[in-house]
Amino acid sequence: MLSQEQLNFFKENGYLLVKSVFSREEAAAFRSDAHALIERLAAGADLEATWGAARSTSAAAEKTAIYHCHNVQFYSAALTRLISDERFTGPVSDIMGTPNVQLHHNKLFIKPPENGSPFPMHQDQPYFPHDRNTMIAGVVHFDDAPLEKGCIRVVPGTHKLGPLEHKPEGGWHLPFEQYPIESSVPCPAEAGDVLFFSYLTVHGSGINVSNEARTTLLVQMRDPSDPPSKMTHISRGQGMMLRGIDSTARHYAMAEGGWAQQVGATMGMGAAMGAPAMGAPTMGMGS
Ligand SMILES: O=C(O)CCC(=O)C(=O)O
Repeated sequence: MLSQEQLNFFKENGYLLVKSVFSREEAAAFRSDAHALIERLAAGADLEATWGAARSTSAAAEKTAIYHCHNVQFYSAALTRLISDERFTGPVSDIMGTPNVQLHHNKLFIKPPENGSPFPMHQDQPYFPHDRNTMIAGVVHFDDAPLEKGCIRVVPGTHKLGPLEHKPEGGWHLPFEQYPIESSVPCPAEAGDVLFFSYLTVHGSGINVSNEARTTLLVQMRDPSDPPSKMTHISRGQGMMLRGIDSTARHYAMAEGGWAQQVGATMGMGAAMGAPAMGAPTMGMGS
């Protein structure tokens, strides 16, 4: 359970680093699962996921790489257990102020040594807006992520600004001049630590210039009673309950042209009910 001090910190700053949520041994086991998974998938798919906009953040970013896999629960039972582990979902529940925590999607990232891609500063909100903005990310660190590995960086307090205007080219991002990566606060972390932040908190990360990979799992979660404002960024596994129950009892079904489409208009659905699913593939680009 988070302390009142931790909750106050999140409320004020829009992010919180929780130390040693998992032991170093557990993190090492997740890391080895994660690297084996990326290796398996790389045999049949291009897992490179550098944002087009990242290329313009510096001359060094013109030739960087990052490998990803969306929705790891379809590939590894150990990672399924991780995302529903009370040590991970408990703090999310404390921050959201609800016992119920629902998966939106997750992304495994391997930022390779020496040239791991940066992320331009952005909010996640433009990618998957929700009516009540309850969405938070939890980033589980599978290995140490010091500054030189391109740890995540945040601009404290920006969650209070509401949705900001983003540029859409090469991934939704904020103007480089106004939000240079270097001006943000780095959040170095150790294996087993989890960084939580609101989908309104401006964040990004630098290049991995170290000689080791940075391995993280970023999980986006919402209060199930917070409906999507539009039907976008839909993926397989969305709506899975990680903690508690979905008291709205919305229905999900496979739909032609998309992985899953919410079809039950029973309660509290946002705009565009019944619109065609956008169908973000499991290993798709973007946030
Ligand atoms: O993992 C990182 O370095 C940042 C990822 C990120 O900002 C995102 O996927 O929205």
